[in-house]
Amino acid sequence: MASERIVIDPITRIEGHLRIELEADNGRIGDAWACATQFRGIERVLQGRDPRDAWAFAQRICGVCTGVHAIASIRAVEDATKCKIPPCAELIRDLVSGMATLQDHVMHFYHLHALDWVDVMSALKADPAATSRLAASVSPWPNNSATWYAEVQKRVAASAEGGLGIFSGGYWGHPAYRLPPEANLMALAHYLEALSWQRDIIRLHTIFAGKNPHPNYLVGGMGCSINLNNQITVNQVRLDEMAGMIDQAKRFVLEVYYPDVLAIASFYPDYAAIGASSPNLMATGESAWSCSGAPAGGVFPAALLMDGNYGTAHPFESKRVAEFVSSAWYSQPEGDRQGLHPWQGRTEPRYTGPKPPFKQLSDHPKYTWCKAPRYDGRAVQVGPNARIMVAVAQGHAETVQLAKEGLGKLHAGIEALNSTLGRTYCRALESVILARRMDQWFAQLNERIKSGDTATFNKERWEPSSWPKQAQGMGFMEAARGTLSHWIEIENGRIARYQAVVPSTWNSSGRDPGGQRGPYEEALAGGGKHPLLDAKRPLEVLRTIHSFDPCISCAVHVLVPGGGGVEVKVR
Ligand code: NFE
Ligand code: MG
Repeated sequence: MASERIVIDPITRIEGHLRIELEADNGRIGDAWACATQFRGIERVLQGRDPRDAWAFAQRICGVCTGVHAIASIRAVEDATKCKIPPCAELIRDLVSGMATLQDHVMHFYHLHALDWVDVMSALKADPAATSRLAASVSPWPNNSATWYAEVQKRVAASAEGGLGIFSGGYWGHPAYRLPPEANLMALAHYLEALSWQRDIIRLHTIFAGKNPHPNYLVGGMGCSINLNNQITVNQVRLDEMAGMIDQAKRFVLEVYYPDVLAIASFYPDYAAIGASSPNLMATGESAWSCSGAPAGGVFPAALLMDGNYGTAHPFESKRVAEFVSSAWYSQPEGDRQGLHPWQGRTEPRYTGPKPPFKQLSDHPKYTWCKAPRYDGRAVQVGPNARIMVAVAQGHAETVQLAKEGLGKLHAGIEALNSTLGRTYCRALESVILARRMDQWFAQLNERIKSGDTATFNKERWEPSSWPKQAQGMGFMEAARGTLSHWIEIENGRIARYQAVVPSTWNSSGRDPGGQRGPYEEALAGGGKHPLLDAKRPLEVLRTIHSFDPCISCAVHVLVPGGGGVEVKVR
């Protein structure tokens, strides 16, 4: 294939607007640009408001990683106002975010990513009895009869006759699909099962936090009250129901999701060496997964791996974070080369790109709505693979053992976790750890309740009169897609400045003033070896970009109907 420019827009199935522009030559990608084509501006909406209300606005940044922005927000406010929350509230927050992450990871794999590896049309040719035998050989999951697989084929075939519905538009039959028909059918059946599973397990949110998506939070604790005998609060009946949901969540992760990922990965071992991205990886902890200092116990402290040295963890220092706008449609009086720490950060949208219709955005220095966060000037990868690699580097025994087992099956070393397959595998691996952690947190909560400790709210810092006149706070959270941080400045009881630095902002960022690519771009263009067989059906690119689980709503945090010049008016 001669050198050509390729545009994939949109590249995600849901979760905002991401456009990938590429240069490709002879079946290989030469260069790549990630363009976030949506501006949301929630940071500006928050200015001037009561900090105790911020979480409710902030979590509307996204409904996929539901709740995570609320947690980061209340943590930032609690940090600024020096508010400590009761242990039961911390455990409930961990359980709510833990369940959201499990739901998010499973849905990402089956509903947003698996069909990059699984050919739906091939599944229709599978032998249901052979599929049943295959399923029994990889997992004790009971739903594996030949009758069930024949039923799945019938349902999907009916959908195919009607134009395929949710399965339309795939690159079915592409030579890069490698699973035998039976493995395709097994995964497809689990795709359908995961739909009802995720609906059932997330009801835990409705009990602890009133609703889902966008559960309710509270600065100083959680809004639910615990009374074992009361009918309308968190009582014994509800706790028993939630124990069932946690068990259901764990079984699907251990018996379906994790074995499926390992089984599928075994057909695509070369993807452990494709899609390597920035060799700097960061996990900041203080979260459901690694809540250093929280009652559930820390898993590992916040740290970074630098320059491809995956054996040494460097402590995280918040002062080293800065966001750049040299490739993004924002203006700042300091000039485009200047990175701003989030406590000095600004969000001043100024679209300078071409008017539609246009062929490409990346022929201009500014080509995205996504700012470019950097740590100590370096592009940094965040997400499940960063968390796993940082935990392994710090010798976290459970993670080390699981990673060793999984990498052994894939015949790969730790460096393989920085790859397309590595990112997808680490999401499943951390789900196993998280499912176990849910059991522990739930047991700890029950113990506390039994001992009579049922407090869920600390009102000492509720009144603004108890706050300093001027205060800054930061709230961290390991969201499903990686490290999330919210940064707040409070003046006279109101929000003076608010910045969110989000996992997909780290990963989908464009070039910085030094010309460093962001992690999506680097994963495609880094070594100049990323395959692309057919420019008209860029399946391999989907694999690598989807392995990050992009969320552009999160990353950019106003659409102009009909296109034309973009005029963003903010009060
Ligand atoms: Ni909308 Fe979100 C956040 C991102 S993380 S998905 O924060 O990126 O899971
Ligand atoms: Mg931001």
